[in-house]
Amino acid sequence: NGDTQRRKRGVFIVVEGLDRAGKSTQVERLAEHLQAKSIKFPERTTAIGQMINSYLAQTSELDDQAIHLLFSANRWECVASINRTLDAGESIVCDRYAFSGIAYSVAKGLSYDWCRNPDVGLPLPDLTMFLDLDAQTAAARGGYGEERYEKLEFQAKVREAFSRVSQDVKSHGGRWVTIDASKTLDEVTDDVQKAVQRVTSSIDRVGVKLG
Ligand code: DGP
Ligand code: NA
Ligand code: NA
Repeated sequence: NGDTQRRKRGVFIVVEGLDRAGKSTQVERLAEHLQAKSIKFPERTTAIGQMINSYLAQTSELDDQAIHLLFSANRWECVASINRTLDAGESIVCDRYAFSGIAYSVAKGLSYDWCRNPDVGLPLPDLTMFLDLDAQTAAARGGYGEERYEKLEFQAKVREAFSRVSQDVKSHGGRWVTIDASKTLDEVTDDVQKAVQRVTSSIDRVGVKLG
């Protein structure tokens, strides 16, 4: 019957953090470990994504509010695909999500509630892991590129904003785990996998939304 045919919904895992926290590597490793699909935001290949890309590359200027809404729209345009994947029973590991959206814009001085509104209704991750690294250590890793936001003072503000986001997510029943990203790559990978194991054994995958 329909019940036995229906496959279990995939797990939706988000990895967040400052620039240079090591997200990309951990996302790839975790996706491989879980045999999940890896995706990332911003998704720079769409029309909206290309506008975001040129803003980040500093070849275009946009009002803070306008770029905030474009980042959110870039997530919304991918929701159908995310839900299709999860509904088909495949898990997703996602490099950045709405929490970056809030943290980076709040760090610029926009109001917290204004920043959070456009993402209300997006699929709520089953688990968000924040790879926590102080901005000095991140900067010392080298490789801040030429992109907008890749500056020490700004990143310190982003980290503060993420701490508010984490309180907010937890107070709304979201699962948020902070991982110490100052450890070695392999130690972080281990901590990430342990967090996933702990949480996914108790997950009820019903497609809850960000509220
Ligand atoms: P990445 O490709 O992960 O290095 O991300 C590109 C940059 O864009 C990075 O500095 C973080 C920032 N970013 C990611 N998502 C958002 C968002 O939704 N809003 C804003 N303002 N910035 C974001
Ligand atoms: Na970056
Ligand atoms: Na990255």
